[in-house]
Amino acid sequence: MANVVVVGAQWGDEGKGKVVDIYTEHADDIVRYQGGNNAGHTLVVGSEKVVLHLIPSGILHEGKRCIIGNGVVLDPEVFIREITKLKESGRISDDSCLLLSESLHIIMPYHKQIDIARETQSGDKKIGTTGRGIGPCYEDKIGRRGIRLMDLLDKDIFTRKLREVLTEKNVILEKLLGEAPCDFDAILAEYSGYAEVLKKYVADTSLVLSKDLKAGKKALFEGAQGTLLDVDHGTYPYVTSSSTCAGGACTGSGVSPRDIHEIIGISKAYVTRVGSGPFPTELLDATGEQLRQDGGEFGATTGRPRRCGWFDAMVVRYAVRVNGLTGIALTKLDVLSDFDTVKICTGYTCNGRTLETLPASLELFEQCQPVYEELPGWKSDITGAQTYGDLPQKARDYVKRLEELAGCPIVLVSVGPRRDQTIILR
Ligand code: 2SA
Ligand code: GDP
Ligand code: MG
Repeated sequence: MANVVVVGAQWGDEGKGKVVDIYTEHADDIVRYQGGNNAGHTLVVGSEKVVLHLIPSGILHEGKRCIIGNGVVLDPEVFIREITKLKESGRISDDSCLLLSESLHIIMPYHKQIDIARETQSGDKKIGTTGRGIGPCYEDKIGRRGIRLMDLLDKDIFTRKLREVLTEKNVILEKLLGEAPCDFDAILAEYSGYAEVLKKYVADTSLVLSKDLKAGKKALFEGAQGTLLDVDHGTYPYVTSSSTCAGGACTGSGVSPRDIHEIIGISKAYVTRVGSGPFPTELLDATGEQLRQDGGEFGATTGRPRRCGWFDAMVVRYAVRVNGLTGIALTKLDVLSDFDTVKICTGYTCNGRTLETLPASLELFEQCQPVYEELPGWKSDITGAQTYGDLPQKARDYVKRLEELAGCPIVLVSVGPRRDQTIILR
């Protein structure tokens, strides 16, 4: 097995956590490279469910190194809570297997406050963020006024940077958003405490990875959110603020594109989206509600109900192209088992024209009409299927058609949340 990037091929929540957990068996280093605790990656081990927000989904396997790369934005409080919980529940015995990039950016209290205040004040224009301060933290990173983990570890540097940045943030909070200002001393004390806990995890993770790869170890890069939420390639402005696509694995970890060998896109057998923005195959009817209930489609971080719709081949074809997918892992096929017929969107029309690909313009995207084809449902329980041959013919026909339309081989089919509900095809 080569160095593999796992990315969401839709709008997130495709089941990346489950697939990363499975692929971890063949990897030595598991790397998160973008996003932060907006992510919710669910793993089901035996009868227990574990939701990870920051720590890579490889953590439950012993002897693996988990890395949070420079492209991630880290909320120290959430990180410490997550690692403490994993240790308390006996899921990890020691945390020496976990490394944090010294260059990653820190989510500060004002980032969360600004995120929530902006959302609350934007009415029907709101993005539907997770309210975790992700966007405002990346804004500071790109604006070159962010606080990095290495800054937090040096009291003098942290004090200076916090003072500089807080002056501006408090103007934004008070004057523009009508919010309470942040208290310098309180943040200094709180975050200095976090620095004490975090320092043992800190490393030059790009260098660590480079040495590991040179020594023949294998890396697995765990994307968060999905292709259509990418800040460059997604449904802008209804996106998250990071590079969720495969290219982000390199910039977000300090590994060369030459070291990436496989790129696996995770796609549900239907589509979900949480937050605002265009979604041509969305079902606002009883069928959408059935998908939500049967698929348990509620946010793994916020608990928000996810919007649901039919599989959209335009979206997945786009993900194949912009990520250069070498394979697709198709998840949640079991959720479609009760439908008499299942629909697939094969293309879009917009103002009477058939589109070649997704429109970059939000206005055009919102006008796209899906073109559907309808296949018969298989109407039987497939959650016990262990091989491709165990799937009913109609389910196999559906998978085959998705593969044709996506233009990329389906390498894994998932028929339930557990590890043993997985059919590896190649
Ligand atoms: P943000 O908070 O700035 O990243 O929000 C911007 C948009 O990105 C979407 N987003 C997500 N979409 C799907 N899943 C995500 N993680 C959670 C989950 C979501 C939850 O696993 O279920 O619990 O609500 C995630 N994180 C960010 C977000 O909805 C906005 O559209
Ligand atoms: P991620 O963000 O891509 O890791 O996905 P989430 O964890 O947010 O959401 C995926 C949900 O689907 C989780 O509750 C998983 O346990 C669940 N899941 C994953 N694969 C399957 C599957 O094949 N069938 C079913 N029924 N559930 C699945
Ligand atoms: Mg999720």
